[in-house]
Amino acid sequence: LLTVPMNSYLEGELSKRCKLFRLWETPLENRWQFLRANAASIRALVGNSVVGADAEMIDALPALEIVASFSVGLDKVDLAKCRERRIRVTNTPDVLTDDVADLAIGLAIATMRRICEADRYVRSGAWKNMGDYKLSSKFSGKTIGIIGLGRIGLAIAKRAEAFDCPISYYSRSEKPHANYKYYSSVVDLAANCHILIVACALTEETRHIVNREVMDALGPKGVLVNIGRGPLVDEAELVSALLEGRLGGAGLDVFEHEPHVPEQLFGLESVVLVPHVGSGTWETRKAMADLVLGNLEAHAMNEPLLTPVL
Ligand code: 8YV
Repeated sequence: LLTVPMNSYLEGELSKRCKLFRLWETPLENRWQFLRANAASIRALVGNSVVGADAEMIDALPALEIVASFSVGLDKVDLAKCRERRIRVTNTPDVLTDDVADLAIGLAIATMRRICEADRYVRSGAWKNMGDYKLSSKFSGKTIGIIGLGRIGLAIAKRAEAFDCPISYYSRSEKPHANYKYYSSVVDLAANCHILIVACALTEETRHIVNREVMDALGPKGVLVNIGRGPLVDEAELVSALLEGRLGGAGLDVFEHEPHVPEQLFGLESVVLVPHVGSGTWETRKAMADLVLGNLEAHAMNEPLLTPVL
């Protein structure tokens, strides 16, 4: 069962190998009826960061053996339910780390150097009519605070080092081998960096980890970059902080209610907005698809899964 269209290569390969149900082809009002009618033959589910496998879906599929997510983030999969039902779960770690880290640095630079706004300045003819574009803020050498020093957080840190940026981080516990300054409080991290990058997983514990207090600590010259998940940031507070100038700027790949983006942000030149494209390159999406296929194949052959979560 493929929950939403996510990658045409993956879809093609799946349909060559198995009987493939495309959930989105059934109108919303008939979905439960459709799932009930086909439940006996649905043994695997492939979801992504948009539609995964929640408790209701899992309950409707008694023959389900494996959830192979086309994402590294598993916030759309009810892991407790899967554990209880002994359903295997896989994700797509590592293959997307470079792309997401590249985009985090790209968003930080684009926000500080006003690349998108400057591009609009040229396209609108303003350069010819109004002269030189205004000055922006330097990126190299700025202190970067990273929330979540997992695979992606570390890859961001490695890139930022090349820009001579001092690096500090927050995570649940200090990483013994990381050579970066550790803060046990997100507010303290924010108060001591210029650019705060959100790179942790979304859980009940991390929802709104960037709240008003954190934004105020980051301050009117601070920049927030979010390449994790929208709900990690209190978006209503973010909009107010940016509109009131309490926060300097933001580079955002993810939003609380995708694909809805608060329209108050559209007029602000201090923000750069991209539509959840962190892993969105040909190369990486192909590698993610191959991992999903490899995991499903391993499961079918009773072999060890390539990237098991459960
Ligand atoms: C994708 C993601 O946007 O890996 C994740 O957690 O959010 C992304 O890679 C998505 O799952 C692609 O459909």
